[in-house]
Amino acid sequence: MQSTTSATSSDTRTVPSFCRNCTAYCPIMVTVENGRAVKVAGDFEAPAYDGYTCPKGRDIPAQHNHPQRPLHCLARKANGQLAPMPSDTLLDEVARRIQEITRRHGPRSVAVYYGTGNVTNPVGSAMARAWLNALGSDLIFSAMAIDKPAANISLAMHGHWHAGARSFESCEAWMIVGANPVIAKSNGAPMNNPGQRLKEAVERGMKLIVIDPRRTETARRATHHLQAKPGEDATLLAGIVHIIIAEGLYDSAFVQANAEGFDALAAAVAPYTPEHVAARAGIAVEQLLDAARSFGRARRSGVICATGASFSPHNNLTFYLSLCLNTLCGGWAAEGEDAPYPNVLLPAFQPRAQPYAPFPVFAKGTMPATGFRESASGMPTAALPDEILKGGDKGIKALICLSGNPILSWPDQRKTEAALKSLELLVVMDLHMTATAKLAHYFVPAPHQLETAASTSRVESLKYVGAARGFTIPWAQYTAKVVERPAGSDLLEDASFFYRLGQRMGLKLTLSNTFGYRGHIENPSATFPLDMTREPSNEEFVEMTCAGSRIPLAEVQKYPHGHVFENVAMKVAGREASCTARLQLADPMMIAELAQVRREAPPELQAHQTHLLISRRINQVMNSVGHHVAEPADKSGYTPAHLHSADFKPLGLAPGDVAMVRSRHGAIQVKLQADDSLRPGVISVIHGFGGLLQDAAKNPGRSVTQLVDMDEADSISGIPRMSAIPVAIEAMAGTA
Ligand SMILES: Nc1nc2c(c(=O)[nH]1)N[C@H]1C(S)=C(S)[C@@H](COP(=O)(O)OP(=O)(O)OC[C@H]3O[C@@H](n4cnc5c(=O)[nH]c(N)nc54)[C@H](O)[C@@H]3O)O[C@H]1N2
Ligand SMILES: Nc1nc2c(c(=O)[nH]1)N[C@H]1C(S)=C(S)[C@@H](COP(=O)(O)OP(=O)(O)OC[C@H]3O[C@@H](n4cnc5c(=O)[nH]c(N)nc54)[C@H](O)[C@@H]3O)O[C@H]1N2
Ligand code: SF4
Ligand SMILES: [Mo]
Repeated sequence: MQSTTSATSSDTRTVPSFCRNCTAYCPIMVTVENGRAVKVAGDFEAPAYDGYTCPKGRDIPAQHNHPQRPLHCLARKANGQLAPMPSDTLLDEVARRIQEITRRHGPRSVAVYYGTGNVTNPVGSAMARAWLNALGSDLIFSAMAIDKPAANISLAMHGHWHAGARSFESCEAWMIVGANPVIAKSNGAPMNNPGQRLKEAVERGMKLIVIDPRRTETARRATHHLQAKPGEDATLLAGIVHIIIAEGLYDSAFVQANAEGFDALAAAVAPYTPEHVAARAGIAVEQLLDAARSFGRARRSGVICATGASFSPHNNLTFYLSLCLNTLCGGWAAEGEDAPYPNVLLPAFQPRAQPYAPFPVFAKGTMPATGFRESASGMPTAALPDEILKGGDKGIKALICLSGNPILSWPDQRKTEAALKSLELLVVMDLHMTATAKLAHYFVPAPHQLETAASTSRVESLKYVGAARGFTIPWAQYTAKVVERPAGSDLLEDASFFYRLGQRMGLKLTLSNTFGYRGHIENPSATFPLDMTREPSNEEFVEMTCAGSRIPLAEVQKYPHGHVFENVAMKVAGREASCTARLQLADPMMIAELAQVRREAPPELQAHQTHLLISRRINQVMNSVGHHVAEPADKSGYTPAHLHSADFKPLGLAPGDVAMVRSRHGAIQVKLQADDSLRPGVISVIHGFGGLLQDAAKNPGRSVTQLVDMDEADSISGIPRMSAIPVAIEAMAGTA
C-alpha cells in the first residue's frame, strides 16, 4: 500500500480523501493538525478531477469544528426542553416506545425518511431499510420522490438500455433540460469539474443545447440556449421530437429493431408544430429549429433532465420524451463501442446493446389517507404530512428521520411543521441541530464525514437513477477515516443506530446491497444476514456495500488518491438471441398526456400575479446544509430572490428591497437582487433558507416551500409543483 499521508511537521499531516457533501465526490487533501482537520484543498495528484473543489468542500473543517456542533444525544424532557442523554439510554427508550406504538397500531405506523445527506454515508439508509423490513413496515421514504421522481418513472414506462446511455464524452450533441451542472455538479454533465468538461466538449465540436429560463453558468457554455418560459419543457421536447420526425433526422433502423409505438408517438407530436411550440415557450421559431436540427443531425447524442424540469408540471412527460429522443437519435451505447458505465466497485457485468423491457410504474404500497402509491421512484414523500395528520388509526405515528431536513424540504412548511409536531415519536439523526431536529423527541448526532470510512460505490450507483448519470470513467477511491471523533463525544453512526435498535427489539436484520429502485439492474443485490451478537464496524459495513465488486476493494485501497482502472474498460456486446424486449415510444399514459398538454390553454396569471417562480441552487450551500458556516454574498440572513432588472420598476421595487412573494398557497419575505441572466417575468428563489415558523422572529430567512401546494401534486409520484409557480411580488410595508 502506498503511503496515505505526507507529514509536513511532527503534528501536521496531509491526507487524501474525497468530499461527500455532494455526489461529485471530488478528491481532496485534508490538512490535519494535532488530530483536527484544519484545511481542505483539491487533490492535484488525483486523476480526472484537475484538483477541483468548491466552497462547500473547502468548508468541511469549519463544519467539523463548529462550536455548536452537537456531540451528545438529546431527549425531550417533561418540561419540553431537549437535554443530553447517553446513547445507550436513548436507544433503550426509543426501542421501548416503538414497541409500544407498534403494539397499538401495527408496524405500518412506523416510517423512515432519509434525505440527501445519505450521499455522505450511504450505509445508514441501507441499514434503515434493513431495520424497517425486519419490523414489518414498508414505509421507507426518501428525498428522491421530491427530487427527480420522473427519472425512474419514465424509465419504467419507456424501458432502459442494458449498456446504458451514451457517455457525455462520446457524444456529438448533448441536451440539458433544467439543470445547472456547473454549480450543482450532479446532473447533466460529468461530475469531475463539469464547467471545464463542458468547455472542452464544446471546443471539440459538441453541440450543447441548454433549456433554462436563466442564462446559467452552464447555459453560458452552450452552443444553443433556449431561454424558454418555465413549465413548458414537455411542449418543447414534443416540438423537438416533432421536428426530428418531420425532417427524417431519426435513426429508423434502430427504432425498427429496438422500439415500438413509433407511429403513435409521431401522431401524438404532430400538433406540436414549431410555430405552436415556439409561441408557447416564448422563443423564436428559428432558434427551436436550429437546436432540434443540431441535435437530430448528430450521430451520437444524449439528453438529461434535472430539477428544473422535474419540479415543473408534466414532469413525467418531459422525462419520458427525453428518453424517446435518446431512442430516436442514437442515445444508447451500440455494439462494439466502449461500454459507458463500467462498474468498478459495483459487480461486473457484460453490457449488451439491447433493451430492458418497460416495467409497471406502480409498486405494492398505497398510502391510506391520500391514496398516493409507491411508484418506480419509491414511496410518495410529499404525501407524508397529510398521511401523518389525516391517517387516523392507520396513520403514521412514529418517524425516524436521518440525513434530511423535512421542515425545509417537504412541500408546505406549515403543514409539515404541524404534522411533525403531531407525531407520537420523532427521532432525528443529523450532524447539527436542523430546523427539523429542534422538533425531535430524540436527537442523535452522527459523526462527520472525515470521521468515517467510505468508498465511491454510492456514486457509481447513480447510473440506476434515470439515464446518463454517474461515472462514465472507471474511477474509484476508498477513504479510511481521516480524524478521530471529538474527545468525550457520544456520536452514533446512522448504521449503528439501526443495528443497536434492532438488537434491543430482538429483530434479525438483513442488509441488502440495493442499488437504485426496481428493474434495470444487471446483477441481483447481495444480501447479508447480520450476526446480531456482533456489530459490524464502519469499515466492515463499507466492505459489504462493495461486495462482489468488479475490482476488489482491497485493490482500490492501494490507491489513496483514487485511480482510473483502465483495465475494466470493455466493449458493448451484441443483443442476446433470447432478448425480445422493446423500448416503448407510446406509453398510453404519456400519449394521453401529450394530447392533454396540447389542449391546455397557456397558464394564466391570476389577479396581481406577475411572475413565475423558479428554483435555484448556489455554490456556497447544499440545500439547507452549510448555511451556518458559509460566507454568504449578503449577510442579512434574508432569503435571496432574483429578478431581471427591467422587472423592478413596474413593481415599484428596487434591488435590495425586502418584498413579499405570494403564491396562491402562501407568502414569504425575500430580499430582491437584480440578475439579468433571468428571463423577464421569472423570479428565482434559493431553496434551503429559513427555519421553523415558531422561530421566525429570530431569523429573517424564509423557506420557499411555504409557497408550494400539495393540491398541485403529480398524480403518479406525488411531487408537487415546485417550479413555474405563479406568484405576486409586493412591497412590504415600510420598504417600498
Ligand atoms: N420548494 C423546494 N423544495 C425542495 C427543493 C427545492 O428546490 N425547492 N429541492 C428538493 C430536493 S432536489 C431535495 S434533494 C430535497 C432535499 O431534502 P433533504 O434531504 O430533506 O434536505 P437537506 O437540506 O439536503 O438535508 C440533508 C441533511 O442531512 C444531514 N447529513 C449530512 N450527512 C449526514 C450523515 O452522514 N448522517 C446524518 N444523519 N445526517 C447527515 C445534513 O446535515 C442535512 O441536515 O428537497 C426538495 N425540496
Ligand atoms: N452547490 C450546490 N450543489 C447542489 C445542491 C445545492 O443546493 N447547492 N443541491 C443538490 C441537489 S439535492 C440536487 S437535486 C442537484 C440539483 O441540480 P440541478 O437540477 O442542476 O439544480 P439547479 O442548479 O437548481 O438547476 C436547475 C435549473 O433549472 C432551471 N429551471 C427552473 N424551472 C425550469 C423549468 O420549468 N424548465 C427548465 N427547463 N428549467 C427550469 C433553473 O433556472 C436552474 O438553472 O444539485 C445538487 N448539488
Ligand atoms: S462539488 Fe463541492 S461539495 Fe461537491 S464533492 Fe466537490 S467539493 Fe464537495
Ligand atoms: Mo435533490
